[in-house]
Amino acid sequence: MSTKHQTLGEFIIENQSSFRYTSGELSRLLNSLRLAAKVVNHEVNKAGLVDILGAAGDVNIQGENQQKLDVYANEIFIQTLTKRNIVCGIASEEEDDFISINSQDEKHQNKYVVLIDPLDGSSNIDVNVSVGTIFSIYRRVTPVGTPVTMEDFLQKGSEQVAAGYIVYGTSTMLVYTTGHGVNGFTLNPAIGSFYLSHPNMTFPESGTIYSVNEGNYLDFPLGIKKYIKYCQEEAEDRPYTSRYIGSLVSDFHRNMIKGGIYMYPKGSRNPDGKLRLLYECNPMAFLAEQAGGKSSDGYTRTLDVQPTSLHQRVPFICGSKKMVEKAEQFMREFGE
Ligand code: P6P
Repeated sequence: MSTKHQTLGEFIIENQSSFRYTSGELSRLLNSLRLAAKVVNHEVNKAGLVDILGAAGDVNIQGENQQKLDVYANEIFIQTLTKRNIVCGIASEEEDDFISINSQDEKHQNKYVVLIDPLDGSSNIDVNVSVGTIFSIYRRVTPVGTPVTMEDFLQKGSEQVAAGYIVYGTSTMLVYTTGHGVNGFTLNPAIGSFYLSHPNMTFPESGTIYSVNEGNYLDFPLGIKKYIKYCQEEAEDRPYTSRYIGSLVSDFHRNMIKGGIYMYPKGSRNPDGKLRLLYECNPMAFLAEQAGGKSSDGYTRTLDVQPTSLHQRVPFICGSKKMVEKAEQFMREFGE
């Protein structure tokens, strides 16, 4: 990556004036996420070498074995955001409840809360498949200077001020939006800087890739089954290609670049779907819409869902606009 490309830090400063609240706090927040991403990336990239794999022995609120890297990533992001006194609250997939950060310093009455999946797809770590961090940022709704409440976290996705992900893949990228399009930055590990490599990322309006765990096919709603058969039949530009990595960030990232649709429908084993609304679906839906794509549960726009609990799950269909619209058409016609 030549250094003629703009760095993430330069990009944040240059675009600060476009943030709705130009206090510089959001810039500092994004810069702290950038730092934490580099630290986590270093550990993820050497996971195979150091005895950091394997379950940490704990089980998180999702009932999943916590891999040591899950725990590590969670600690890094929380420490970085807390130590630098940048946010007033944090919610994480790895934490049962939200964390309230009350600044003792009068002038640092922070306005933002962050919701994060510190290492999504972590079951892929010990098989060397890419994983990711997902973050979602809101402005608090309760009075600045008071302890945050659950109300600050249970905001609709349409209220997000920023969202993004880090994908720890063949190269490490940070992709984010502040509501003014989507931009992707690639880490040059030799110098530890992220460079603008994918300006103005946009979902192709249609595509020929569908991403779903077809092992759950018999469990899907009839509308989803009909859509999958539509993807597979010989007609027009079909059959489509099935690509499913089992890592949301990686599947989403590929589909955004090439065109495609990702689905995690509900089923008897996952009556509300598997993915969490607040720190998986909402940030990815914000990115998708900012890139010209679409996201829903098959009926309701993801960003319009009123959250009722921190770790709630929703069915998730997200990607190229015309592909999502087609899946929604089958859901309306055939439903559950
Ligand atoms: P399944 C990872 O656990 C995750 O949350 C997403 O990253 C991924 O797309 C999905 O779950 C995989 O779930 O049930 O297909 O293994």
